[in-house]
Amino acid sequence: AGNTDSFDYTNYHTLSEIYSFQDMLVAEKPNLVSKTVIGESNEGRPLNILKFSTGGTNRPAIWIDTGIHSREWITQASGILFAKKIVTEYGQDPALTAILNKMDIFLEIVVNPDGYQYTHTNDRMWRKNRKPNPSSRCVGVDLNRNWNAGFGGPGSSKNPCSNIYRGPRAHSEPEVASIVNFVRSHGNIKAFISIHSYSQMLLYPYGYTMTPAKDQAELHRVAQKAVTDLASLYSTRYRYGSIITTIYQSSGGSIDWTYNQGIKYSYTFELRDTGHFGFILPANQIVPTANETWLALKVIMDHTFNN
Ligand code: ING
Ligand code: ZN
Repeated sequence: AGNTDSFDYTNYHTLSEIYSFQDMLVAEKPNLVSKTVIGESNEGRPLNILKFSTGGTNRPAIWIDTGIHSREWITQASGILFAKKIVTEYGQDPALTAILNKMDIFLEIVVNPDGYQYTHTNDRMWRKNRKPNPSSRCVGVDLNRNWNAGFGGPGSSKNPCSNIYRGPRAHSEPEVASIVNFVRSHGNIKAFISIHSYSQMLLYPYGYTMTPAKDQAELHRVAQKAVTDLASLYSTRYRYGSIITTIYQSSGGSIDWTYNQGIKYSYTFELRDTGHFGFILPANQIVPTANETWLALKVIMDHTFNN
């Protein structure tokens, strides 16, 4: 029951509330939004993506995901607001309207539903998925160490008890494999933006190697413009640069894989804050965080559209 105008955007929501939000949005705007189930999680939950499209077939597309790490609640909450903003701004905001007249946007709000459920019921600080490990009593694979880009290298762990456990092999996890299959079969994704928290950073490849991405200069310029527009709203300061030089070395991450697949505009955000509240960001920061991040997303989307 309910509708997306009366949805409470100022609080965090359970998994079932997010699922019903998605269904309400599709029901309200069927000519703009549709839902696709790209797979199911380890525990059998649907992996839903929202498609924002004004027509065409296999248009060039922008991918945005939130919630690959379950405890990063500001990301799923911001994803909900991005979805609402897209439908509200289409036909109002000239830049977004132009983009959606030529391109599609895909949004996966809860990449890791099993982990997200677990953060509500058992452990607010859970990061990984909930895959049982046959050789260990420890549970879960880090879904941002499971991709086939420097898989197994430094900045990931082979220990199932580690929070950065990479899993038994690249793309072993259904939550990752579903996105890999989707990206490959779509074949026309131009930007891939994966959203984490916290640290206030905008990052581009690579995480597994110090070798600069061949588009580093362009990625850096776009990041600079994106963080400038982000700061224009509430003066929130972001650092930006490659993953390995800006946050830490990390192997098997999603945007390194998508970049190596030829998706030039591959970025990761680390949303608010810089550590005062960390993962437990107060709910009164949801709307401002989503608002400022949306300005940065629009810079990346606009640049993608124009190139
Ligand atoms: N940070 C990311 C992590 O997975 C990252 C940083 C981004 C690594 C992109 C690799 C690729 O560790 C958080 N907060 O999870
Ligand atoms: Zn994360």
